[in-house]
Amino acid sequence: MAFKKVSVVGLGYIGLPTAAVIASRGIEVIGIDVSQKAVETINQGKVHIVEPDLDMVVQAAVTMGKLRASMTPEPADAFMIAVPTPFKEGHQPDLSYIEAAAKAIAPVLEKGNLVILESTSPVGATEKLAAWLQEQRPDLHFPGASTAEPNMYVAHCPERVLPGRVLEELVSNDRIIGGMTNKCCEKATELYKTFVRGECISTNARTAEMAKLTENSFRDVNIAFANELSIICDKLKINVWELIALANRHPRVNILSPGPGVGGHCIAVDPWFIVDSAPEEARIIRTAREINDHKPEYVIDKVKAAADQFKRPVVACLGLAFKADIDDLRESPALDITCELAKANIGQILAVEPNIHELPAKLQGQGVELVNLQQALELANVLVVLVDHKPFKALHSNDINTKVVVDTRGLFSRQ
Ligand code: SAJ
Repeated sequence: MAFKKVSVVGLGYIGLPTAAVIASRGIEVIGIDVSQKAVETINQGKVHIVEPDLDMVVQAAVTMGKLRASMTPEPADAFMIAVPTPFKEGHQPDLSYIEAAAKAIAPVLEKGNLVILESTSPVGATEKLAAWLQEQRPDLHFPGASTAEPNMYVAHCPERVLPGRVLEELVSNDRIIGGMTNKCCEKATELYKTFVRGECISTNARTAEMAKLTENSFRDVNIAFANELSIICDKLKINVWELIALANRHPRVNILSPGPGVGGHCIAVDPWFIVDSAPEEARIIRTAREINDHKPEYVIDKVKAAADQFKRPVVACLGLAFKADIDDLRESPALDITCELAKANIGQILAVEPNIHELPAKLQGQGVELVNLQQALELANVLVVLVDHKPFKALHSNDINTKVVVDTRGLFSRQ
């Protein structure tokens, strides 16, 4: 059965691009969000998030009348839930957004509908979703939640797109289709095949949930290995960037890069879902999180030691975003470090962040000044490289030879 109308629930970094891409394939898409501002922005053909080319695709889809946003769910052939799954105190997964989405769409579900959970979730979340829907709609039969033959379809299909390349990767990446039953896999595959050029690989819901967490935990463990190496090399007076470049010349070694900590709402969050499911067994995964979460403190201590060399320290923090060449400051170690340095009163703190025009709330009123790179080079005696933004890579060693530099990204120390 072709999908005539698809509802995307949650119009954020994943939901909106997904809705726009499906609409661009000529399928009617109704996007649902709890934010009135987001709904109004999208219905004007504009976007409320930064992602290359997304504004163009959304504008075209809205103009063609294929994409519409609303705060009220409507009947559709398929529902794709892409709402946040943060963690609560003690790194406990917070499924409240998924539960709220389930309760919001339940009244408009019809027999034969497909419900897909895209949000990155702990193992077992899709089963919980089916149970919540079953509770709301005893007249329908959801797989794994009703003793009767299912007449609804439920699957978990995690996304793995790279922020900054979402529209390209939404289409080109392989997609894992985690159906509650084989029929659920078939239905979900039919939907994804309308826009996915990569392979759609079927599995069960639990394995699909774990695959997404595994991908990001693999990266987190490898970043932790690089961060631990950077601290060991400091102690042993070895240039960690030279060390990693040499080791990576081995045909089967690929060590990632040390940094000031791990930011973003994925790599720093997802591994905790595995730790929560298997606290005794997930030892490397937990330790990697602890190593990466400790790195900012290590950097702050190094900056304090650098500032102590001056009567009037002027410390320029280069970069506030969570990774290079984006404007996303969410969960950013660079922002946290800058904030802690300001609170520590070690001297005047300057911040250089080419992708923003005003200080984030967290830094306002902290005595931090947002300056451009040229001003920082003129005014500062301590430079802290926190993000490897392209403009910083253009700096030459003679720009900094009169400064004390804490280089967490190897901008100046790579061979
Ligand atoms: N980082 C390092 N050293 C490295 C690589 C990254 O310190 O060698 C840091 C970055 O500075 C950043 C954090 O880790 O603070 C995360 O960076 P990232 O490059 O992993 O980017 P994300 O979080 O935007 O994207 C990841 C991707 N996952 C994988 O590469 C396995 C992306 O494919 C996922 O879709 C995304 O998480 C997600 O949404 O889950």
